[in-house]
Amino acid sequence: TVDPQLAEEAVSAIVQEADERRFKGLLEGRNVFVIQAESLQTFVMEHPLAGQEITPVLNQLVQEDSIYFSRFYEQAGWGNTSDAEFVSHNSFYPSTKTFSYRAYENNAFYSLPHHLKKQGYTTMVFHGNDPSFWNRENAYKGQGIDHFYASEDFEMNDLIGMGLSDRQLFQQSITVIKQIPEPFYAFYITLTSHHPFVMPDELQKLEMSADYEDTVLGHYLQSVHYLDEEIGRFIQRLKSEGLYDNAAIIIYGDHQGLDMRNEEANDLVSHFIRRPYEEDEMFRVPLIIHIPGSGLAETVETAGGQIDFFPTIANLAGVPLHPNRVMGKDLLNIMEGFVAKQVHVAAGSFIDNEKVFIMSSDGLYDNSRAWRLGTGEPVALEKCRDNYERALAEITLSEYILQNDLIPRVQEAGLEGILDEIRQALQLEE
Ligand code: GP9
Repeated sequence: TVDPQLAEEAVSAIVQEADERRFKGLLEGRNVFVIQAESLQTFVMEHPLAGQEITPVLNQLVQEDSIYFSRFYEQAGWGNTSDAEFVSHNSFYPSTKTFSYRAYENNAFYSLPHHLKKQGYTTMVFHGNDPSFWNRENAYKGQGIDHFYASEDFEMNDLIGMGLSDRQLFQQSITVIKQIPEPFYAFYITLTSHHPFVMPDELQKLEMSADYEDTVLGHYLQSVHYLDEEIGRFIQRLKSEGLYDNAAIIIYGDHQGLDMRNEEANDLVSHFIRRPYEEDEMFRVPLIIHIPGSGLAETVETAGGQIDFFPTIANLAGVPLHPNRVMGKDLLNIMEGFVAKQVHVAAGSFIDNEKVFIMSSDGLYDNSRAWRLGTGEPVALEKCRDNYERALAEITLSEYILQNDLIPRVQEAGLEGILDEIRQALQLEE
C-alpha cells in the first residue's frame, strides 16, 4: 500500500529541477551505442592483478572524451540482466514479485527508446541468445524497440557460455548497423562474461596469480578482461567504418558478477580489493559516457543508479525529461544522489552520497547496518530513518504505478497527479 504522506515527500525529493541544465544536448543527433555489459563491476577497473590492468580499454576510455560515474549502482530485480535493461530504459523500479518483462509485459510505457524515437531515431537491440529469454521478444514491443536481433538473426559461429561470443556479437552487428537510417540507438547486451565465467584456454589472456588460479574470481577476471578487449576492438571497428566521430558510446554494468553472500567469492574479492567485500561494492557498476571530440574528462561522484539512466541520457540528447515523469534523476544536474535497492537486500536499503544503509532481513530496523562510503565507519541508524522511508515510499509508489498500468497517466499528470488519485481513492474507501 502507498502511504500518500511518505510518497509525497519522496516525490518532492525526486522533483528537484536544476535552473540550468549542464551538458544539455551534448550527444544530440549522434548515433548512440549502449553496451550493457554482463556482470561488469567497478572494482575491476581499480585493481590490477600483479601489475596487469583487468580493463585497460575502459580505463583509457574514462580519461578521454568521457564522463565517468564512479558511484553508480545496479538496481536489477529478479529478472537480473533484463531488469537492468528495464530500470535503465524506463526509470521505474523493477517488479518486487517476478521479472519485469513478465509482470508488465502488456503495460504501456514511455521509455528512453520511445523518447529517442520522437526525435527521429531508429532503435534496436543486439543480444546473442534466444529471443524468448526473459520474455524479451514480447516485452520489447512495448519498450519502443524497433528491431531485436537475437540468436536467430546471427550466424551462431562462435559460442561461449550461454550464447554468441561478444566478439561476434559486435562484429556481426556492424553489417546490420550500416543499413539502418541514422540517427540510431543501438543497445547491446553482452553475454560472454556471464557466470560461471569460464573462458576457453586460448582466451584466458591474463597471467593468473596462484592465489586466484581456478577460482571463481580468477575466471571472472579473465572473462571481464576479454569483454574489455572486445569493446576496444569494437571501437576500433567503428573508427575504421567511419561510425565513430558521430557516435556516443555508453557502457554500464548490468549487475553483480560475484555474490558477497558466497563465502568463497567474498574471501577472494576481499583479498583482491584489500578490504571487506560489502553490499555497496557488490552493487557498484561503472557507467561511462564516451562522446568523441567532446574534450571531456569528468568524473561524477554523485551516487546514482540505473533508475537515473533515462533522465541523464534524455538531457544529453537535448530533450530533458520533466523531473516528475519518472522515478530517477538527471545525474549531471543534481548534487544529492539517492539509490534505493529492494532485491538481494531487504526493501528500504539505500545508498546516498555519504552512506550505505542495509535494512535487516528480519524486518527489524534496529538490526540494520549502516556505514560511511569510503571509510566504512559505522553510521548511527537514526540518521538513516528519513532515507529508509523515502526508499520504501519510492518503491511502493513505483510498484503501484506499474501494477495499475499508469505510466500514460504519469506522462499526463506527473507523479503528483497520481498521488492525488491515490488520496481520492483512499477517501472513497473510508
Ligand atoms: C540471457 C541473459 C542472461 O539472455 O540475459 O543474463 P542473466 O539475467 O542470467 O544475468
